Amino acid sequence: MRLSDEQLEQFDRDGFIVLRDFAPKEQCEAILDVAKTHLKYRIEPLETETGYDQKDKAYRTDVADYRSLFQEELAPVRRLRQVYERDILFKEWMEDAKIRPILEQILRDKVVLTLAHHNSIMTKMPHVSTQTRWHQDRRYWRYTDNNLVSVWLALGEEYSDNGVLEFMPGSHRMHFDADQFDEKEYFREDSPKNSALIQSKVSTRLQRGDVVIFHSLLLHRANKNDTDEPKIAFVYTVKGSRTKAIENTRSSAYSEVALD
Ligand SMILES: O=C(O)CCC(=O)C(=O)O
Repeated sequence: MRLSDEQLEQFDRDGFIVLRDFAPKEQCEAILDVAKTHLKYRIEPLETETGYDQKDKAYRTDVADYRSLFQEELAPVRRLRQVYERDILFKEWMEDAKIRPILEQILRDKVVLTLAHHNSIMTKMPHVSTQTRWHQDRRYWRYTDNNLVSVWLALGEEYSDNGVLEFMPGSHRMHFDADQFDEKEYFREDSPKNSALIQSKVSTRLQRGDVVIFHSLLLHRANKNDTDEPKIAFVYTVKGSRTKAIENTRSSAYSEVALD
């Protein structure tokens, strides 16, 4: 499958694209079953809600192994990390041949899985989950350039009340001043400089099997889950083969998988 010229232009302009009904429902259900088991038994490595926002910039950039800590034992799980190695169903989705030509078009390069980042099942547990503030994923990633995108697979319905992703279209091509971000590199919501852009935000309801591909510099956020059901999604990151991880950072601490 390939993007039309119009779809590719849309990705280049907006920094994201939604591919409706892309993954078969049965595949999503099978992935979801495994994910629920790993979540139930809290199979490491995990990121918890308390662990998530308390790490500083240096920690997130440099520390390769951040298994959840003992004292976080009872905290709600935010994501299952390192899913590529966890189960063949996860691996197969990350190596899916149908999406590869699309990723090649977007990256204008051969596609490489980066197991260091967003190699995860992302959850929003009912009521206990937290919002994710405006950020660019690239802030903690260390590569020679920005040619990386994430592939988000909705495993169930996603909408505003349960924390669907919201984007600022075109923000991946914008230049920002340092003072537009806070000390954790979140895009400041209290800055008058940012308010017009924040008002330009968009989001779209997702159904099981929908895929969203978004650029590593695109500003995005998500609400907490205010419904009574968990929201569970799969997200992984790919880069172009010419884009290299900087040595001695978390980005170079895990292997990569070339998808030729
Ligand atoms: O689902 C969410 O809260 C957003 C996840 C996200 O933006 C991220 O992990 O980078």
